[in-house]
Amino acid sequence: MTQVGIIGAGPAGLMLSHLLHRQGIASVVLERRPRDYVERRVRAGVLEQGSTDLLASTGMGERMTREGLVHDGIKLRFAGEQHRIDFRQLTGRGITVYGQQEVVKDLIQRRLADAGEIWFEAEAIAIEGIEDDRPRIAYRRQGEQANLSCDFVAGCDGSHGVARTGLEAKSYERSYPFAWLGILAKTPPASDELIYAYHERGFALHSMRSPELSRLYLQVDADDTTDAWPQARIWDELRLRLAEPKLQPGEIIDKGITPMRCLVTEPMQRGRLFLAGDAAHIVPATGAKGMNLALADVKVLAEALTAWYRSRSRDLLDRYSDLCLRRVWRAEHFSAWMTALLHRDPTGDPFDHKLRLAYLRYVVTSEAAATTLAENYVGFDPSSPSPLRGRSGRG
Ligand code: RFL
Ligand code: PHB
Repeated sequence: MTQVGIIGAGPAGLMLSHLLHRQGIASVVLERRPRDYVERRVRAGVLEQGSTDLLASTGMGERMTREGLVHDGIKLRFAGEQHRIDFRQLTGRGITVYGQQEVVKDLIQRRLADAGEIWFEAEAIAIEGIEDDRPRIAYRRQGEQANLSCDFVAGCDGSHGVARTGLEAKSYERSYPFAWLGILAKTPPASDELIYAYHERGFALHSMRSPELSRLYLQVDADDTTDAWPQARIWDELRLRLAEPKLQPGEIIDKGITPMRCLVTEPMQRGRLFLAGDAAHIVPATGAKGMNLALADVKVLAEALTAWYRSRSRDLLDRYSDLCLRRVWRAEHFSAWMTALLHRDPTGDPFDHKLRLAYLRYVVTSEAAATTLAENYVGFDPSSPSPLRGRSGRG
């Protein structure tokens, strides 16, 4: 028995557990994978200012501040040209490159140091009684089945979890006819900033994890497998598409293919079940929003649960989904926009190619267009007060 039963030890579930603990609220995190697996899983790497602020203001920023790489802009390459989008100049803000697995390691270490309960290799199989006062999570651990009863259930179990199935919600979806092949390689980053490259052969991205580790991505066909991509082919293609002479091949220590898709579940809650992070919404990785949305959701959820435990007021809990979905849809739009801007259409439509180049040139020459990219990339909160409100006279 606990107060909040959390399914999933990704960034959403772990951060929620940490935030609740800081408010004196007990939780149990059920995670179907072993600790080692969760800590090694290579995924996203870009933190918006709002995410770094949340981590730092809740005592989770120490290693991130030391090891994270603060970037003030990105590079865009296409048609043999290179351009820089200067986030700091355009928005006053930047981003921090710090691997999701590092955020996860820091949170696990902290939760365990605070005597937090994370039950690894415990798989949630069903959620019952979400319309009652005491919902239960049925789970399987070491071959035994048991129930965890709680006041609330937080479904933070990612895109393939069970929690979403407990909602009677509408799903909005889009899938793309391409995917991303991502590698982590032991080679120093060839650039001090991320390079987003649009090439006739497809998109490529140069990112990094540390001064010794590079994270690189290639657009591949949706049905490609990693077997079709031996080392030599990956490096050849990266060299061609990124056109970065400093890029040196290195040992590939992780390789995976991630589908590109969009999904929003609406509403993100029912009764005493609340979804957060990838369990509720998926963005194509081009906008680097997935981990940031997960952290933004649980900040709202922790505040709403805290209000309930303080005053038994359900007001914030009832508004949870609405409070999150504005930001989610903004991020969905931005991620779909970046994806359309930078990926080759597999049908190879030459008109589309020309339109894409025209738009890219617009983004790098118009300050308004560059600001659109910059303010969304560093994190745009559609609920925050806008200087434009009032100008139209409509408030
Ligand atoms: P997570 O990180 O997926 O964590 C969910 C956790 O729930 C566990 N789980 C269960 N536990 C108990 N019982 C069950 N029935 C369970 N079902 C699932 C899982 O084992 C897992 O530990 O979700 P969260 O916390 O919402 O965080 C979101 C981010 O992880 C995600 O948005 C991004 O990382 C997206 N993403 C990537 N983004 C990038 O920018 N670059 C990448 O290279 C990148 N790679 C990825 C990704 C997402 C992926 N998936 C699976 C959606 C690669 C993959 C494969
Ligand atoms: C990453 O570093 O993993 C990364 C960076 C930017 C993206 C996606 C992933 O858009």
